[in-house]
Amino acid sequence: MAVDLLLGLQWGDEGKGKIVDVLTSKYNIIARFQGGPNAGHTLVFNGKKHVLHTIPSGIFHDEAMNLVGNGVVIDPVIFKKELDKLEEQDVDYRKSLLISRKAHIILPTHRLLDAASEASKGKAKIGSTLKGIGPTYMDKTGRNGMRVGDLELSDWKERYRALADKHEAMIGFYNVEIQYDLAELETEFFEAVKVLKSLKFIDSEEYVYQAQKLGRTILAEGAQGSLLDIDFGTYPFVTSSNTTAAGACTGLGVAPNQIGEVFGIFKAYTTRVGSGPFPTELFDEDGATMAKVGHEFGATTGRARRCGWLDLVALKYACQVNGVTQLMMMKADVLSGFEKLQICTAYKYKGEVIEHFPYNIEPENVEPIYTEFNGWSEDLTKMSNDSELPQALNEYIVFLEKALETPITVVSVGPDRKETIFR
Ligand code: 2SA
Ligand code: MG
Repeated sequence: MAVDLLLGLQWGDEGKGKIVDVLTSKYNIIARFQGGPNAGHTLVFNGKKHVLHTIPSGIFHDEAMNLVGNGVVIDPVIFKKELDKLEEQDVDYRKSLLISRKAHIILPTHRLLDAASEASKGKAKIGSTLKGIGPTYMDKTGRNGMRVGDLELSDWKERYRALADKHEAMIGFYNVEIQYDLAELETEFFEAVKVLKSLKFIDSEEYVYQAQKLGRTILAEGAQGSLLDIDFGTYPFVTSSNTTAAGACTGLGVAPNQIGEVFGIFKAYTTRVGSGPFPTELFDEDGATMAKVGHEFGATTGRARRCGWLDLVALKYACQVNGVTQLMMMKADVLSGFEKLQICTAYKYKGEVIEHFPYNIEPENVEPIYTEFNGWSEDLTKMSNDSELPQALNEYIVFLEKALETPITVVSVGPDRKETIFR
């Protein structure tokens, strides 16, 4: 049985959490393959909002098994907090949560290194969520990291100490002021590790292989978005993992020829948190309206998200890199009430009109070229069928499907599970 993928096609926050939640009833296993607590997947059902960071979004479905894959980085402290929240909601996660032994662990000092690195960059900072993501992946690729499986070794505390001591020395090299009480952070960390160790650690690539052989359905849930990919994103303003389809192969141990559907999630407009270029960003009333109506604040850090028109050049690029087979358009309801809408269909790049995503999209090189569309004013949130959608929205959708040569099979018209239109 092939593994299906669900990925964000923009700079994250496309609404992946909601779609996984809608899709989970169709899958036996939901797996995270990259990123860590920098992610914030928001799910809304029964009138309540739930935010997950590291735990796969299938955790609220009784039948689904949830796997945290080898490509994920885990902060035991944040993981424990997520578990506490689940407990409050009577979610029995013990029988439905598995963790790869090969996943790497975020130490308290990784978070401090993240803070020191950002502080040292001043204005050029990445706008990291400060969850220690970059330093943890650096230790992984630098072959110094600590893995979940290491926690089963008798000398794991000594290994921890050696790595944390090295980190402390490294923090000194940054030569910036950061305040911390490591002893306090470590007490919290060791408490959380105890909880983590009470969960089920597995050799996850074997588990995934056997599950496939048994015909069990698997959905790999991406975090962040394609334009934050370490290779294909707007480097250096990216995250430290492969957020694109290839990341599911390395982050779960799935062979490339075992990938099935690739669901690409995008917002009907664009948002970005953190620093970095954003050609269609709006600094006017329209941008402010998107932010307000769309409640565009980070689910992890609460930061205000930058907003702008849909960027088709970037979206096409993301579809190509990921091999998207089905598109899902989120937050169409947020665009209700705009008289006119714009879609960026090309870039003026160093004076030349181009339709591909270039090496560098810094504002001095790129100017968006827009195609205008009529808006609609109907409230979409009450609609449940494709045929009810306003004519202007239909035109917007059909235009995108043609340009992207990929069907849009889902249009989300509100945050709730139920506010989803299948086409
Ligand atoms: P990091 O923390 O080192 O991975 O940050 C590097 C860049 O990646 C961006 N990034 C994100 N962008 C959107 N959403 C993310 N998750 C949270 C959410 C964000 C939040 O889902 O709402 O709550 O602020 C996420 N995680 C990382 C980040 O902004 C940097 O540009
Ligand atoms: Mg998010």
